[in-house]
Amino acid sequence: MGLRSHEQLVVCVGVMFLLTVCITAFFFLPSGGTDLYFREENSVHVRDIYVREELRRKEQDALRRKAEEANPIPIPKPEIGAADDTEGRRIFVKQMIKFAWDGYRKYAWGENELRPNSLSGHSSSIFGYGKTGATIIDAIDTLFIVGLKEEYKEAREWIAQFNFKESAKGDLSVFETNIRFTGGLLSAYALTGDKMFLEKAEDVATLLLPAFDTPSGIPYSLIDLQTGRAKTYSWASGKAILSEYGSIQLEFDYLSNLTGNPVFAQKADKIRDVLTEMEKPEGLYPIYLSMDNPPRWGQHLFSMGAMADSWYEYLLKQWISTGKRDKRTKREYEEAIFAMEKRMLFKSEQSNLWYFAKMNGNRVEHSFEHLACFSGGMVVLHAMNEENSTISDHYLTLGKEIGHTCHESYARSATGIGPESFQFTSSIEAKTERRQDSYYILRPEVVETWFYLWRATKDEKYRQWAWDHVQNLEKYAKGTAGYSGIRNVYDERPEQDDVQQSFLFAELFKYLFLIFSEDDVLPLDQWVFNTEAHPFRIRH
Ligand code: DMJ
Repeated sequence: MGLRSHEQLVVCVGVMFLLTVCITAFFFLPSGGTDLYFREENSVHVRDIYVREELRRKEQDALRRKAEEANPIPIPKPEIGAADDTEGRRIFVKQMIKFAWDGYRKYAWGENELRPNSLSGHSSSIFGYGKTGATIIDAIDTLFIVGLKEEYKEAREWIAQFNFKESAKGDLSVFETNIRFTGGLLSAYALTGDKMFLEKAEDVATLLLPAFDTPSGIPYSLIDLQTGRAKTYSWASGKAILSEYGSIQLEFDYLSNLTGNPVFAQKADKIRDVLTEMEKPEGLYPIYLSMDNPPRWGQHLFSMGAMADSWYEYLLKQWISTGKRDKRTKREYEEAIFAMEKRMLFKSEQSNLWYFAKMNGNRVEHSFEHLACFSGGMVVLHAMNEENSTISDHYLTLGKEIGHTCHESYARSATGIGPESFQFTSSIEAKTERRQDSYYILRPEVVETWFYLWRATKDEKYRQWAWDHVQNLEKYAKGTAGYSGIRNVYDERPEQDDVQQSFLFAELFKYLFLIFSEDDVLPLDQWVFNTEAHPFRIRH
C-alpha cells in the first residue's frame, strides 16, 4: 500500500527524530557506573575533596599496577614497625634508600629527578632543561656511606662517562650546580679517593667560572654552561642573592686545596673581601646585593631562611674546615649571629617557642621557615667547636630550643610532618593557616638539626623524633616507586606532588642514616658537611 506524500513526510521526520535520540544516547549517556565515575574524574566540576581523593587513589593504583607489570621483580617495600632497635632502624633507612634509588634507576635513569607515581623523569628550572643526572651525583656519596655497593658502582660508571657541558642545556643555577654537583663530586672523591670524581668536580666548577666575571666579583645567579653567558634572575632587579653568592667558599676552597689550582679559592676570597668591606645595617646582612663595584645592598630584607640561610652556615663551616685557622671568618660569623639574635630572635607567647623572625626594614614578620630550621644544627655545631664554655652552653641551649620549635611544627600537623613555613600569632603557634605554606617537599633541615643535637647531647628523644619522621614518610610520602612531597601536611590523606627531590638522597636519607649510626661514621671533628650534606674533610 503506497503512502501519501504528507504521510511520507511524517514517517521521515519520525525516523530522523529517533535517529537523533539514538546518536545522542550513544555518545553522551554513561554506559555504566564506573564509566560515569571516570568521566567525572576528568571534569572540572568535581569539587568534593573526598571524591577527588578517591579518584587520585584509583589513579595511583592504576600507576602501581602499571609499575608492577613493567617490573616483574617487585621493588622491596619495608613494612612500618619492622625495626625496633637502632640497628634495625638504620637498616630500615637503608631499605628506603634502595627503594627510592631502584625507582629512579628504573624509570628516570640519567634524568635529574624521578616522578615516583607517574614513573617518569622530572626536572626543575634550577637544572636548566638538559638531562644532567642530578639524582645520581647528589646521591653517590650516600650510596657509598650506607654501603649500597652495586648501586654505587653503577652510579660511578655513569658519572665517569658523563659530559656535563654537552648535557647541560639552558640556564642553570650557579648555586645549585655548585652545592649539588661540585659538592657531590668532591665528597665522592673525599670518601673514596677516586681521582675521577675530583677531575669531574673541577670540570663542573670550571664551567661555572664565567659567572664570576662581574665588576665586583659577586657572581651572577644563572649560567648557560655551553655559551658561558651568565645573568641574574629576572625577578631580582639585577641583584645577587646572599645565600647563593655566599655559599661558594666551602666547595671552591676545598677544590683549590685538592687540585692545587688557585683560581677557585681566589673567586671565593674575592666575594668574602667584598662582604667584609661592606657596611652592615646594625650588623645584619640584607638578602639582595648589586653587582657593581663597589656593590650596594638592595631592599633591607633579613632572614635566617630562604635566600640567606647557607651564608651563615658557610661562615661557620669555613672556619671549621680550615682547622679553625681562619679567625676572620669566625669573627664575622659570631658578629652576624649576635646581630640576628639581638634583632630577630623571638619567643612565642603561649608555648615559649624560640624562632628567628623575618624583617623588612624594621617591620618584623613572625614566621619561621622549614629551611630556617637548619639554624638549630648550625648553632649546635658552633657549640661543639667553641672553647669558651659560656658561649658553647649558650649556643647549645639555642640549638635545643630551635630543634624543639621545629619539632612542634611537625607535632602540630595531621601528618606529623611540618609545613614549608609557619607563623606565630596571638591565635596560632608553629602552624600555618596559609594553604600556600602547607606543603612538604622532603626537605632535610629539621632532621639535620636533630642529627647535630643527637651527636652533641645523646638525648634519645632526637633519635625517636627522627624515627617518627621515617614512619610518617612511609605513611604519607611513599609513592609507587619512590618518595614524593606532599601538598598539605594538615590533611589526613594528603595528596602527593609526585616529585622525588635529589636532596632526599643527599640530605634527608643521609641524616636519617647517620642519626641511627655510631659517631665514628663521619665524625664531626674530621668532616664538615656542605649545605647539601656532602661531607668534606677538615684540614688539620
Ligand atoms: C638544599 O638544596 C640545600 O640544603 C640548600 O641549602 C637549601 N635547600 C635545599 C633543601 O631543602
